[in-house]
Amino acid sequence: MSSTPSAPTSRGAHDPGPVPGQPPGAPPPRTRTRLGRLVPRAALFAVLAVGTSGCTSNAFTRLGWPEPITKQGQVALTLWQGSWVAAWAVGAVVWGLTVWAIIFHRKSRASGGAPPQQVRYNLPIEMLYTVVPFIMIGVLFFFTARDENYIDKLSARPNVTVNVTGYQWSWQFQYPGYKVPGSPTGDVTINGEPWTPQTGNSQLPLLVIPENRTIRFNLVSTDVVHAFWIAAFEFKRDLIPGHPNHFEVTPTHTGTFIGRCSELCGLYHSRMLFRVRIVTPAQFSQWIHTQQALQTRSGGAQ
Ligand SMILES: [Cu+2]
Repeated sequence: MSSTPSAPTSRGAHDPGPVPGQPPGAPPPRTRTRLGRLVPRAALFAVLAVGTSGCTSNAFTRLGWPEPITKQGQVALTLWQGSWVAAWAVGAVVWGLTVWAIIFHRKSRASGGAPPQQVRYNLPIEMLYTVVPFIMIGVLFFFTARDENYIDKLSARPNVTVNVTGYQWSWQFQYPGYKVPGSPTGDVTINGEPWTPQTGNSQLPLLVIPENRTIRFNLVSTDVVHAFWIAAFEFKRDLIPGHPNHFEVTPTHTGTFIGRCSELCGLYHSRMLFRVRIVTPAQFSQWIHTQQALQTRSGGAQ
């Protein structure tokens, strides 16, 4: 804002006139030089901002998601990344057209302020902006439906089945493929306790599963709605009283993780945690045989 009422509003007052050696009406060379300096500086700033933001390149491309530890999680992550790529591509086209219209179709002085030519009822343009969004929705729908079908697929013969029971405020894991004669449930069964400030994670129920095997989870609840969630699975599914749910994963990484209930289920919902250990198939066989022996001796899970 100028504080001088008589400040020149156009180039007229201080216009130095045509530059020697330049045709009259050509833009002054200073503008191009400044732009020429700004573009590389902006590019350098963008590279530095990304490079020094503290994210590893891998975390940056996952756009906030944890590293997936299952085949199904990898598919979900790829869909998430693809959706962002599509959104940025559409955004770039829309912003590009907007800027183009602002610059190249701005009101010129020569028109004397008259409104530009009006193009209502332009059938090709109206068809274009009706059909193109439908195509975009169709593409997103296709990839979402394809990946959802893959993630929801149940195999005829999973390698390991785990029956998960959720209750206020912990979990029970049963392995119906591994029997324990004389125990109340008849199967290898893992119980635990909710998290407390005194015990921390040490008493949480422990879910052990092998990597590179199909694992079927059968989910039931004995009281209210809970939800089974392991963040690195990139997946959660509800446990609904009277409505058994199922899903399968194929773990691809070994490691120890924390599972959570992700449906507000009462006072101690936030303490309804469990431990997850993904091990090699050999370690899993060893662990399950140890559990069978222990639980047969003691008459069931402790
Ligand atoms: Cu819960």
